[in-house]
Amino acid sequence: MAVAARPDLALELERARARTLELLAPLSDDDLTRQHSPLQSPLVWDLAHVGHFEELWLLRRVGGRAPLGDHDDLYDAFRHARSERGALPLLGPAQAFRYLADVRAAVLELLDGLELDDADPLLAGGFAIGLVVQHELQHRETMLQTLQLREAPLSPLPPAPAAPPPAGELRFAGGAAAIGGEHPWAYDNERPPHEVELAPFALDARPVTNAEWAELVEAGGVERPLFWRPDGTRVRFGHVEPIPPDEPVQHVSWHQADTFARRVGARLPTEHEWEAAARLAPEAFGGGVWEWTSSHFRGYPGFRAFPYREYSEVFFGDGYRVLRGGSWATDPLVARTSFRNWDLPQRRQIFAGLRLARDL
Ligand code: AVJ
Ligand code: FE
Repeated sequence: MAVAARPDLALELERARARTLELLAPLSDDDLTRQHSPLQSPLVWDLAHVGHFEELWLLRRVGGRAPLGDHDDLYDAFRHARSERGALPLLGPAQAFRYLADVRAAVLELLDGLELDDADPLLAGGFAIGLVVQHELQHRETMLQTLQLREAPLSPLPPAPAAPPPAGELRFAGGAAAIGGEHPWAYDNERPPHEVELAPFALDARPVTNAEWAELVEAGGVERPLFWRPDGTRVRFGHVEPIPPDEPVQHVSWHQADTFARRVGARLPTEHEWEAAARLAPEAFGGGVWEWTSSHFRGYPGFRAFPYREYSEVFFGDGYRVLRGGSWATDPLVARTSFRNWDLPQRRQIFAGLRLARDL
């Protein structure tokens, strides 16, 4: 069946682009080009990589067009380590913005005549367009991490995590729980939807706050988050400010989150527990921080890589831990209940905290 949803899809592409451009607009060429941290790419790499991804999936794979330039080596995330990208002959800021605009103009023209054939898995439900939209929104959050690691004060100052819901406990009797994504743009790692059996458990109604973390720091039980200073202030996007006690804690590693949970007699939830709770009590989740879970990043039963192995499958195994939810920097399209994020257990630059679980 052919679906003509082109205006909505063009709108989603344009919405993501507006968010990217708005974020980068205040930055100088030097800020865009510099390698601010070995953990992150130069911003101008993320920018051109976003354009290259769109060229690859929409113009070349869907549209059958020839390459627009010679960018396949520079902007393939697997060819060069993040720490080395600053030394590559990258497109400069003006060239990169131009490249994104050129790709986008060609994409909008292509979309105009495109039949979204549901028999083609790449086009069903506009999947390829959703892939490109989500990819850009995800890189926007990655660029915000880079900006948090950058030293100079950023203006305008991005928002802090939203205030969490009141303290409390969500209790689950256990039994079968539905897991996985039904959204037409769900990634391969969210599929296939399936059921799991859960033992009875409790999950806090809100993530651990700065005040709760600070109390355990005082008692010597856990380290300070990255960007906290010994005098009770923190650095946020280059601005020194008092640490707000009631905000969800962020910039803690999986190891630190796991230690915190154990020290207070709790544990991290599994990603299944997290998803079951978020489906049953959605009002207790969202807008704050990514939440570390105890789960390793693995494929669901019946997993099939789609449309490329390098999005998810190459990261499966014991190396990475799953984060759930989404942060203040995550677009609502990405922050769906079934969405799975992952990172190395020592990483702290991501906007991640934790929520406590207990056996019942
Ligand atoms: C899902 C955030 C771990 O940044 O490595 C961006 C998202 N994949 N481009 C990452 C992603 C390809 C991915 N994370
Ligand atoms: Fe990417």
